Amino acid sequence: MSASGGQARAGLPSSPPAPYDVERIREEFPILKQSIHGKPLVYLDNAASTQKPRAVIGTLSRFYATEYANIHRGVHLLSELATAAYEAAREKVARFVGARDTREIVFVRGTTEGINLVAQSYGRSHVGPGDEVLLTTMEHHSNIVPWQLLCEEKNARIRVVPMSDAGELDLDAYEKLLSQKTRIVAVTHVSNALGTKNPIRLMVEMAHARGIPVLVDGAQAAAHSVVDVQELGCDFYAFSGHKVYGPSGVGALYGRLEHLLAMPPYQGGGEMIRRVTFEGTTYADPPQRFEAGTPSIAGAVGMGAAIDYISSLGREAIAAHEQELLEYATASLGSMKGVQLIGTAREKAAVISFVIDGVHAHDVGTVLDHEGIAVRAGHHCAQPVMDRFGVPATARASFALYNTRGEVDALARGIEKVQEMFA
Ligand code: 7TS
Repeated sequence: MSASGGQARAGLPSSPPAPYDVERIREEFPILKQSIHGKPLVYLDNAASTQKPRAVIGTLSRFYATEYANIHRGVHLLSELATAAYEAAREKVARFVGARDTREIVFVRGTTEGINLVAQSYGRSHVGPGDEVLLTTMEHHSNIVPWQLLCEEKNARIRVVPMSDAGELDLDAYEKLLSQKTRIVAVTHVSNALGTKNPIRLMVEMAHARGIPVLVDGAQAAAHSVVDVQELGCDFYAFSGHKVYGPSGVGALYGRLEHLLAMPPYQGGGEMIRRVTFEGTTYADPPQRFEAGTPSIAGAVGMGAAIDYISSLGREAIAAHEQELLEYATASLGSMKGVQLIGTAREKAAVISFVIDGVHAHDVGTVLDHEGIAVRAGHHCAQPVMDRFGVPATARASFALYNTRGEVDALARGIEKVQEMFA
């Protein structure tokens, strides 16, 4: 899919990136040098949030030191510089996800706000009594609760696509659930609790064949694979800056221009209006219509720097590195006695959820922490997934572009230690 010459699609560089040198890459992430409880940090909680490279930290620091002001309002030079940097970040995001037009990119606080925006703006104007919103069993709470709020208000109903014991969606059931009442499908690209990669393009085709739009929760996909919204065909795509090696408090929502043009505002405030009187207000065009108030200006600029950083390594190269780690870790943990992997889909991102016989996931997390290994333990804000697998919680190791085989080995040793302690 990479373009030959000219502007690369979806943020891909047009020349092949340098060979993948994980040790050199690690040098770019100052936090990875830390010791935790006297042990070298092994950071395997990347699905929760990723660490930041110098390119991002330096951009934030330079931006605040030399270019910072509020945007879109000042006639003064700093405001013009800050506005240019913010809008340049929007262009980077547009290229990163393969949007046709920068007006299709709305800066939000993160995936959660992006989904709430669509539920409240698109959802409230399209969903009525008796209508249905179609979700899947593997959604993060962020892609469940906003739809529940909408459905409660509108007397509409949530339907849920089931999944197999491996953690793969049942596409026959999906097809049957797409009905005349379905107003929107909201599905995660990659499951944060299981690692499953969903066949979004096919699911979009099936929904579009019935005139149903699709929102994709891209929180776990954007940093780990090439995302091209035109190829996926989706109507909305939301992701978070902090999970793509950028700052927290910022994210992006892609929306097809024809939807955004027709959608009412989500929040009211400054910057989203054309003209305000007490008799009534007319609204700005997208994306400003959806960016009320002062946004995370530096956040957006930092996210742009993160996108540049990812693109300089090449998302295909990152994905290949992480797939190799996934295979290695799956073989390593999968062969350990008393360790059960939760989520064994054929198509997976580098996320491994597991339970250890006789040990609560929180104890696993605590013992591993004392070994310097950061994993997440709990329900991962995906309680329906835990219910589906009949477990209260799992421990989860999630990998990123800077992780190594050595860290997988450290995790396996840590798990042995847990088993010894609870034997
Ligand atoms: N959707 C998915 C699939 C997620 O994994 C997350 C966060 C969100 C939405 C929400 O993203 P936010 O940036 O708006 O908070 N997932 C996780 C996790 O797995 N551990 O901590 C946060």
